[in-house]
Amino acid sequence: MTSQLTFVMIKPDGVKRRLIGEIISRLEKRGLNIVAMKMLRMDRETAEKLYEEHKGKSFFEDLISYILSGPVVCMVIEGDEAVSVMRKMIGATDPKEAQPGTIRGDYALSKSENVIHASDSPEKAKREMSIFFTEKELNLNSQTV
Ligand code: FUP
Repeated sequence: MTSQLTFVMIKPDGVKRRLIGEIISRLEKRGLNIVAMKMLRMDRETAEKLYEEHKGKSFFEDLISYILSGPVVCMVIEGDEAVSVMRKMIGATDPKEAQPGTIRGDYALSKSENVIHASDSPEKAKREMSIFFTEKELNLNSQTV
């Protein structure tokens, strides 16, 4: 068993569409643990830091304004192979390509407003969770499975 932490974020459209409960329910039923969670409205600096790798791309400005358009729910999720398990659960970036049964495949159709984010590698997970959570917040709530 390889216990991992990953960063998951319910995006503004997911919050507006009242999908928070549905998404959390799916994660918990799968056997993943919520180690830390907070709802917040991002500022531009944080949004640009999160999406640093996309700076300069054609969709960058639209992506930033969308992510600033409403509150998001940030979570640190723990479990066996949590990074790849979460990526499979969220489905392809373009929901039109996402399999039914995945979160994007069931709840989204737009590539730019695709309900949820999850880190695509353990290194990215570490970077992304450190943007939103302090070491203390992570340690306070961590569980042993
Ligand atoms: P993902 O890791 O699946 O969220 O995908 P990416 O990191 O490649 O993209 C991050 C976000 O940028 C996507 F969720 C939506 C947005 N995006 C676009 O709007 N257009 C694109 O062509 C690619 C990504």
